[in-house]
Amino acid sequence: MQVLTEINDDLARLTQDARNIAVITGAGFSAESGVPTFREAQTGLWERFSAQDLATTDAFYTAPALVWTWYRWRQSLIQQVEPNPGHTALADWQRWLAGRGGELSIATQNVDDLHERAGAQVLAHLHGSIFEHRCAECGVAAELPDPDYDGFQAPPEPEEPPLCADCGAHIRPGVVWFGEMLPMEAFEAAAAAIRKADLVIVAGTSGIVQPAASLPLLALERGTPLIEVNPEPTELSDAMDFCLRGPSGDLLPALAAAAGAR
Ligand code: BV8
Ligand code: ZN
Repeated sequence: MQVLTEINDDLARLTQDARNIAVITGAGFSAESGVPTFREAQTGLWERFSAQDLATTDAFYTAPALVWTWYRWRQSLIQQVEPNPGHTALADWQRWLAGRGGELSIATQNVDDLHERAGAQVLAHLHGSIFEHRCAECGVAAELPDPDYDGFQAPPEPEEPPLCADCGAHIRPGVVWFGEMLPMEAFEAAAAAIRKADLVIVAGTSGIVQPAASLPLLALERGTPLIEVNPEPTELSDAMDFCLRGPSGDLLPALAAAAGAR
């Protein structure tokens, strides 16, 4: 495994030859846009809780207003930030490969829409989307107006979740909470993309959250080249052929350029 801070000839050749690339992204990919990762301490109403504690069914049932307001605040934040150069590089690379009969697929653990806002197609939102809503009991989908928080300020008081028009239960965000099954269709699509890939890139994830963190191992067992893009070592670093140590906002544009996509 080569640990690099910039693209070398081996890595450039690998990206130039790749025609079917599967990319897995995590919270670190949106960090440079200003979206907090799951490792960072919470602030405001939620400073006493870890993100992992709040993103659970139990938390929503015991403190629905606190959890609901946390998601509305994150929605508001995501709507006020922009995709970063890592997002746009992936979108360009995806378009460039598609124009040459190749493919670049994106499976993300992120519940934000920054890949799409950068113009990319996302194959799988493994942990759902923060802008989708459904009834926590009967599951019926719900359309809600965007939150109107001023700036990044969290509201002073928690707000109760709206109620389902059909059964009167609470509306919840369309994300996958800890202890909940992933959408199998998304997970299987991501697994299939990795199985047929000739290069796999794992960017901005600590490789801790399962089962998403097991997906890159499907490439390992096939001998498919694996690249990690992350300023820090992760649970997955030992499985990698190349560990690119640095921010994805710098290194993805460099990788796409090395491939000739820019
Ligand atoms: C389930 C949606 C089971 C909500 C999220 C096996 C072993 C141990 C535990 C488990 C296991 N199997 C299941 C579990 C339990 C659990 C789990 O994995 N726990 C962990 C913590 C040990 N998994 C689950 O609960 C999953 N469900 O297993 O169901 C089941 C089975 C049968 C029947 C019923 C149920 C569900 C997991 C999904 C939870 N939902 N999100 C929301 O967002 O609010 S996970 C959430 O946290 C994110 O989506 C993301 O996936 C995860 C955070 O991880 P990362 O994305 O990796 O980010 P992180 O913050 O950790 O790190 C940031 C990284 O970026 C760092 O490495 C940093 O260095 C790097 N970075 C920083 N800046 C940059 C950068 N990289 C590049 N550029 C930069 N600029
Ligand atoms: Zn309902």
